[in-house]
Amino acid sequence: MRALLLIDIQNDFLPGGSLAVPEGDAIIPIVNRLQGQFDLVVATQDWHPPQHKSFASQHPSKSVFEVTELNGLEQVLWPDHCVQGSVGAEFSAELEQHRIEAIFRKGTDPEVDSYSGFFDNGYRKSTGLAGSLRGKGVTEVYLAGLAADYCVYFSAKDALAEGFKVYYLEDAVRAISTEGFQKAKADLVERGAQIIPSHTLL
Ligand code: VGL
Ligand code: ZN
Repeated sequence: MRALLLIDIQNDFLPGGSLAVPEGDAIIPIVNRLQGQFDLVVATQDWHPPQHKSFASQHPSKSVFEVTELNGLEQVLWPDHCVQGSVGAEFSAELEQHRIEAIFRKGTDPEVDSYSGFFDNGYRKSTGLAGSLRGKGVTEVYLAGLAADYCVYFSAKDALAEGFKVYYLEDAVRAISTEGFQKAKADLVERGAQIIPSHTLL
């Protein structure tokens, strides 16, 4: 059984959003077409309280994109984004949503960031995604969404560690940085993921 995992296709990561990923909107028509090829479609949603400590605004002496430490973990300080209940946190209005069977929210604990759809960055808490997928008989996970070098990458790593066969759809993701994208792909290949173009599924 194959599942399509749609990672954080939210307004704040799209052009005009507070943490816009370059060309993030280019993936939406692809992702909409892909959904019909899957037994199961699941989404993740970055869902932060307004005072989340990953926000640079919570550290008055620090600036956006500065790297610091948060409760023992390396932390990039982001612009405020995906605040619970805000328009920026909503899925794109262009995203086809009727086939999404479940939404896994993450980043709700103000003290720890959560890039992966499976666990927070400190592996303190599971979202339940792995168990849910296994419970539905899923063995293969295909990843699409934003950002390729953060939440898609960390989700793919955890999916591999959880024992799923992992496919990273390289044209159905966009990255915050091109260097980060190359690094993410190289690392995922080393860990056993397949990097594939989405047309192989269409
Ligand atoms: C993301 C940075 C902060 C992502 C989420 O969805 O890739 N990146 N929060
Ligand atoms: Zn976030």
